[in-house]
Formats: sequence, structure tokens, C-alpha cells
Amino acid sequence: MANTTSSGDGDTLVLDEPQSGDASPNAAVKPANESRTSAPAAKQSTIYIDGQFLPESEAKVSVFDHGLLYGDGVFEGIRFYNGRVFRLEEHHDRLWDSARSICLEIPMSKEEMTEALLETIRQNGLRDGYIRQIVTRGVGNLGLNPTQCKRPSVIIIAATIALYPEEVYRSGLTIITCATRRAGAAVLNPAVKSLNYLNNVMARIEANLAGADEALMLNDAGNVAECTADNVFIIKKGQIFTPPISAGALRGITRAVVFEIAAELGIKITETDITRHDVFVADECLLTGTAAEVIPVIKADGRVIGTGKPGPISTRMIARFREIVREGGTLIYS
Ligand code: PXG
Repeated sequence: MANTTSSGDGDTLVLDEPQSGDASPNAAVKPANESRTSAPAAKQSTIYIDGQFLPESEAKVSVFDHGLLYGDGVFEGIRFYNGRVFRLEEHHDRLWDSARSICLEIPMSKEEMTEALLETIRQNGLRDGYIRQIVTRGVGNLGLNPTQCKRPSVIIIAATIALYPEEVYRSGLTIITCATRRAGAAVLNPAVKSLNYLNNVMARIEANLAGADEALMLNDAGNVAECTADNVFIIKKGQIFTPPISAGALRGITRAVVFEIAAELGIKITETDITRHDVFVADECLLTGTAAEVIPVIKADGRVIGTGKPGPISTRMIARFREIVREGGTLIYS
């Protein structure tokens, strides 16, 4: 979903530039690595790695780390707004669940991880941004057996985040259905947020090749699972529908916020199997994710959704989401 590039303020997570649609040509989205090549003297960000805070040029993992060799590890992407980390406990619960599922013991407590994460943000002097938290299996040998890996590595990267241009939240995204299916639970359980994201990356490549902003991923049964890094919602006759976790949707933290907002607004929300047809004939469609937040979709596989403009429920959902992210959260600077 995102590239990182170094800027004068440290690393900036750059959301993919919308490929189509009405995105502003002045989008605040820079090509990846633009300033990494053009501004070598730019201030480096400080990265947490295994108990140390290091400048990014020194923050390195071994080529024998199984996170690199096999995608063996877990991660979370977390946002912070206005000096507060959004839904940190939920992200940590999911990180610990992912780790437990793959028999990876995170070598610190949730309290210690929280302190390391907050300190990483402080060391980078940020109030608004994005955290990438990674736990790798650690250094092993060239065999895939993880018993060789004695110590998992913990990495925390803090970055500023360049949103999709505001215009896109008003004009909406264009998506395609990709041929790459979301791996089923019997292959690679999509509930595990592992470092093995090739399934999603292949889908993302299909979106890029098709000139679309995102790819809709179906499960083995041909029902909608999710997009490459976002959950999917459709709205029909005033009600909201989203695929259940069993369809291959990640138990998204932003997804849960949409459920809360729907309850608050008195809008019925149902987890149910959704087909491409349901998306085509929906009145409105939304994607949710930590990086993209809550963003409308206005076209799927060439079919205009609803009026072709973000509808009233999407607009209310986005507005309320923006209030909620600033309301609570774990204080970074007390
Ligand atoms: N589905 C998948 C497969 C994801 O990886 C979501 C849905 C949305 O979940 P949250 O909890 O963020 O509402 C994700 C999110 C990024 C990025 O752009 C985010 C994710 C994966 C890869 C990149 O930071 N995860």
C-alpha cells in the first residue's frame, strides 16, 4: 500500500498515488525514494532495533534473518494523531495473536513494546504519523526450520505519512477485481499479519498494471475477501455490509471503528458474503485501513458505483472517523 522515502523530516510513508480517477495532479504524494536520491544530507530517522535507537543508516538486520529469507515474522501498521497513538492495545493484541499463531515468542512484554514504540516516536519528534512494528523470526541458517532461530528481532520505524490527497477522499477510488485469490486459511491464514505479503503484493501489481487504485481480492469460493491492505464495505438501501472474517478479511482495526460508527449512527451493519455483483450494484462502497483510513470507491471493474460520487453514508462515516481518531489514544508526550 505504501512506499517509504526519506525526507528532511525523516521517513515519510507515501501512499500509492491514485492511478486513475480524479486525483489532484498536485497530490501530496511523492515518488518513492525521490528525496533519498536527491537529498543525501537529509536528517535520518531514528529506528528502534532490538533495544537500541539507531540512525536509519545503521539500523540493519542480518541476511540470515528468516524475516528476510522466508517472510517469517509478523508486523503491524499503526497510526498516531495529534500526539496520541490510535488503538494501540488493539494493534498489540493482534500482533501478539499473529505471533502466537506462528509460534513466535515476542521477546518483550506489551508494556515494554509500548514504551519502545512511544520512545521511537519521541526520538523522531513526531506528533502525527505512522509506525511500522515488525517482529522477525531472527537469525538462523539457510534452512527454513525456525528452531535454528534463537532470538526474534524487534524493529520499530516511525514515519510521517502523506495521505492520499484530500481530493481523493471526495472523488473516490477506482478498483479492479484481480485474478490473484486471497489465500485461504488452509494455505496461509489471512488473520495472521505475517511478513509474507506476496499474496497481497501480487494483487497490488495487478491493480498497477490495470491502472487502478486498488485490487479487490476474492477468496477460493469467489466471494469478496478484501483489498490488498484494506477491508471492504458496501452500502445498499441504507444498510452496510462487509465480508466476515471467515471470508478471508483481516480483522481490521479501522473496520472495527466502522462498526462502532454505524452503531452510533443507527445504521444496520451486517457481516455477510459479498460477490462482485453486490459491489457493482451497491449504492456506495468504502475501503478501510490504517494507512488509507476510510476512503470511498466509485468504480469497480469499469462499473460506476451508485452515482459515481461518494454517497451520504460514506461521507458521514469519513467525517465521524476523522473526529474519533483525534479523540482518544495513548499519549506520546505526557
Ligand atoms: N487487510 C489487510 C490484508 C491488511 O494488511 C487491512 C486489511 C486493514 O486493517 P487495519 O487494522 O489497518 O484497519 C490491512 C492493514 C500499510 C499497510 O499501508 C497496512 C497493512 C498491510 C500492509 C500495508 O501500512 N495492513
